Amino acid sequence: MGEKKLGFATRAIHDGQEPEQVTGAVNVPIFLTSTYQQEEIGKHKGHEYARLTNPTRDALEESLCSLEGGTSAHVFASGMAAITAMLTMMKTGDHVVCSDNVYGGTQRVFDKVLANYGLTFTYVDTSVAENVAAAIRPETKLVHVETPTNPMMSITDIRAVADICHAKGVELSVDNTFLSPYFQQPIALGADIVMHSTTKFLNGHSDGLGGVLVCTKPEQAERFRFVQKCTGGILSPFESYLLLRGVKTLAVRMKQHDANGRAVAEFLAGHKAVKKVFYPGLADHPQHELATRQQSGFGSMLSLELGSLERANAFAKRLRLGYLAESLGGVETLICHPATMTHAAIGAEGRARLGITDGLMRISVGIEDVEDIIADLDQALAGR
Ligand code: P1T
Repeated sequence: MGEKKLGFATRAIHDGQEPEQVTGAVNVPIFLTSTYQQEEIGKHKGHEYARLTNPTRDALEESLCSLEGGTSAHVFASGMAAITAMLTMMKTGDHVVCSDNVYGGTQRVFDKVLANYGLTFTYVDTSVAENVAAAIRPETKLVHVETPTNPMMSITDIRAVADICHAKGVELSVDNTFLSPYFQQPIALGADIVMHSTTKFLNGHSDGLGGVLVCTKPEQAERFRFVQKCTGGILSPFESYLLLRGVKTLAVRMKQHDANGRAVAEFLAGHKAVKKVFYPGLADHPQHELATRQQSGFGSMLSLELGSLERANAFAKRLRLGYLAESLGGVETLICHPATMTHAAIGAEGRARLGITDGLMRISVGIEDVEDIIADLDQALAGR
């Protein structure tokens, strides 16, 4: 095709996904094989063993790399496996600065697993870029930012933090799970690594776990390929296929998620039973202006404060269309109680510091007809 870079939706359907050479199959097949025949000792067709490479996984990695604008992508069995793989870049004594509000599992693996290997972690509110500058020490190797954060929807200025990191010789990784590359391009804003739980919007259908690291430098690619080979926490061919299939419709899904997210946020903001709505698309969000500038959409993640555990549970029990469930980013509306689900691991004190109350609910607005979603929320709130 021509010189001009193809559009996002086109790349989501085509990049890495040429018709298969032997049969012309338009869809990338699932290569269910653990090994590959070699013609003679030391001579093979580019594949030796499936922990190292698999054609379905290779196609997916090329696709995700293209969508994030990186130089390579490396997929893992879950978002947590990807984060853990990223941290294998560290050595005992190294220090990591992390957003204080991240997915609870991220803080759990840092503090309860990786800290045992002599890594140290400092958590700061990265929505104030100066906090990052103040937390960086001579032994800091990585700043890890989640934006928007899970579940408080706080936004970090990626470019400002990238400039701070690079002035001090530190790498910046951005967890882009909540917006997907359709609405946010961290590498274009200066990030060195983008990570995702692909379980969410990239997959989009709540039918497979996965995680990805997208790189910008050859030495990162070499490192992560080596980690895939050495530790083996790779994504299976079947889940690679599911993810490739999901990514093909990312653009159309995200447009609808965004439209529905905005409508639901407006509805909730005007509802008397809702004390507060956390959604960067609302004008009263503290980083609304930054979100408007840095993102090309607001997405469909939002949180709402209902005032108490009893009110939150009454709301949850009345839901008919939305599912009370962990996770997010599927076509169906998913509603979660962060205090007992995603952020149970950080303890009551950790939650209190971040404002994750027992009355807080998080909604991943799906792409059902928005009137039906709003009617369900309205009837569930009517009991309040
Ligand atoms: O669940 P897994 O694929 O391992 O991904 C972990 C993860 C990483 N980063 C972010 C921003 C996440 O939201 C998650 C997983 N989150 C949920 C399961 C949840 O309900 O928030």
